[in-house]
Amino acid sequence: MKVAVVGATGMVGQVMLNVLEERNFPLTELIPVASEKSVGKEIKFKGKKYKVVNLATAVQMKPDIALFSAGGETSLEWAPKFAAVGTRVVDNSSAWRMDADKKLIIPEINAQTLTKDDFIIANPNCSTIQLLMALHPIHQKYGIERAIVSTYQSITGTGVKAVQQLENEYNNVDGEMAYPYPIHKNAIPHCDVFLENDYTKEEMKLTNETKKILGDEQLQVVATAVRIPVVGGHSESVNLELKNAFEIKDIKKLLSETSGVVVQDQVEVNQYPMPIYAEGKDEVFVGRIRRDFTKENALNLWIVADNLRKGAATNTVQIAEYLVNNIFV
Ligand code: 2RA
Repeated sequence: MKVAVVGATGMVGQVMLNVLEERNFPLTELIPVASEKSVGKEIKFKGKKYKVVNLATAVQMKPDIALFSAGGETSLEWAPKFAAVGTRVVDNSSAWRMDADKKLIIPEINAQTLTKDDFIIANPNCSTIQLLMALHPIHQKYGIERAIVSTYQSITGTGVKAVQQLENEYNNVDGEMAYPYPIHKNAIPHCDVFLENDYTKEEMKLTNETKKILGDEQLQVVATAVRIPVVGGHSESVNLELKNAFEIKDIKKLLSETSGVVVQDQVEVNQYPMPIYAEGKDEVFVGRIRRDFTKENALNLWIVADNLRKGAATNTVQIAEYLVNNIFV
């Protein structure tokens, strides 16, 4: 299996390489791809050294699979060029997610919808992936009418520049700003850009991607996405209104039996999910599961996951694993 990693020198690209190695992905040749300024750099993978190439060279090498994390513009231009030579692309950008002809995949939820006709596959937004890993089983069993989501997002979602800004602010050093305001000792209710409806793109990703993946246009989702000075992962406070009655103990049992989800919910011993402990892990951690006494059939959840792993790299590699085991055969 010849695999290209497009954006190999970026934050998510590096994690994708780590995950490919950790999971012993069946690749026979790695093609690390990056912008011209990185061409020729050496990437170490499984003890071997590979030279970074540019996109045009990578297409000519006709990889079987290309894992993209290089931004929407690059994906819009180059994913079709890879697909044209028979490469199956899994893209982390938002470029293809809401395209009616492209599939938006969380393997535990809808990988089975993939067919040999799918050459450009979209990886959902990180905050959508962790949300739906918890919501999907609940929606299947009880039906969800409405979800109100508040996110507390890691600065790693913005990239290296944001991590550097926080470090500079810790050390009282001037430097390039990733955000319009200081992030140290702050919370910024502004992830991605504002739209005409006064929501941000990040908030509308949660609304739109959730409906597409769960296949339910009637499901009401409204979000507030906030950036906080944390690196380990994204946290989400979620209020759900269900269509049917439930018992909290049954919700906890359902989630604890869901592949990829870990319930951490023993408040009597201060046990609940936190990004500092989710960092570097692939599971989605759920806790603070409790009834919302202000409304019938309503409950609250707290969901935490490493946004660079299950939120991006691991989900992408899991899609590639599904392709190898079910489409390439
Ligand atoms: C963020 N989900 O956290 C977006 C992109 N990774 O900024």
